[in-house]
Amino acid sequence: MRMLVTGGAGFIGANFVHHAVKNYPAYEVCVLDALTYAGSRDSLAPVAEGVRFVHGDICDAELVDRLVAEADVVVHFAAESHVDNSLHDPEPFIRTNIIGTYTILEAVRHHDRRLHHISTDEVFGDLALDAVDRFTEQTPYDPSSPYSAAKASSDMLVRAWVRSFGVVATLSNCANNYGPYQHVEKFVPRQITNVLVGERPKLYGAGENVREWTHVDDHNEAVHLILAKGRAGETYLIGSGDERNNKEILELVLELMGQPTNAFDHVSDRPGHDLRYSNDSTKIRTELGWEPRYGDFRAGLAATIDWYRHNEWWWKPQKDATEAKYKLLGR
Ligand code: NAD
Ligand code: TDX
Repeated sequence: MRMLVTGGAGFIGANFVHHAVKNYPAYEVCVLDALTYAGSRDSLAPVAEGVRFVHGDICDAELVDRLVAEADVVVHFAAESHVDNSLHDPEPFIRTNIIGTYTILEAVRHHDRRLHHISTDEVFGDLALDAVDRFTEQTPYDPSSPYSAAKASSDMLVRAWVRSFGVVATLSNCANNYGPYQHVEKFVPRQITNVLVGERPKLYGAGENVREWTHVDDHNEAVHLILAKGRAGETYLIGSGDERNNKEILELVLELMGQPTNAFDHVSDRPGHDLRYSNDSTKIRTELGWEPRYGDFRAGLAATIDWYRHNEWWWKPQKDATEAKYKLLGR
């Protein structure tokens, strides 16, 4: 089985490739990645020998067409993924997330290839902090940021290509991921690496916003299950069920790193900041038998902290530039 993985040098994509090489040796993996600021060949170093790497853009129709023709299945992770960046400069989000997905769709249509499209819970907008309801596969889309609007658009394109052209595609919308190889711009690694370099962690607003934290390996195992057993045209919501607010997460990071739990700064809030995300993942659990293996968030977070502690070579080169960007945004 020949698998083309777009965005395979990013956080979730690289972990997906590691997971595939280790657990699914029948896959012959080719990664297509533009190596933006968020992608790194270093993330694929441990599996470099078993994986073909193509440095290129998913908006390059000729390249995408050729690589899709050489694959049996396409797993599409590539995206601009950071909400704060999308508020500063939306253009790359429109280009990569919408035009890029369109380019992939045209290639899988012409070559009649199976596609799995990776999306996010953010397409549904947000839920009230004091509510108990959750997103389901039927929840109407209501994105808040340029990032989530572009992801919502890409999902809509996939659904249209399924219905109008009979493209064989599945979609999944996962909750917030954590784990190794996540860029230091994102919440969890930013705080861990701030502590490691002697900077104070930064909490947006009061820190009451709630996310459903899911280990990246659990997300990727769900994707493998969908590839093996998912029904064409269907959407699957993925999430651990472990909801926590940002202040709790930050206090836990500080505690696990031996710091006083109040050793952080409150900074200005993100404009339009989504309050709460929560996925009802009953469908993938009952239909495909998915269960998260990282049930203990504290243990998963401790392992992630350990990874950043021991892999400074991977994140240190990105740290100063990332913090300089945040400084400009006042966060
Ligand atoms: P990331 O930013 O870490 O990685 C994105 C990768 O895509 C990078 O390697 C980058 O170089 C590549 N890329 C960007 N533009 C490209 C282009 N035009 N052509 C080719 N490659 C390009 O992102 P991530 O956190 O790994 O997210 C991967 C996917 O999962 C995204 O689609 C995102 O929307 C989705 N998702 C992420 C989360 C999360 O918590 N991180 C949760 C749910 C869904
Ligand atoms: O320094 C920070 N301080 C802070 O309080 C940062 C970077 C973030 N935050 C807050 C904002 C969010 O409420 O932490 C929460 C998590 O922030 P991010 O890591 O930026 O993630 P989020 O905006 O929730 O989006 C993530 O999950 C869904 C991914 O980045 C998306 O790609 C994915 O679709």
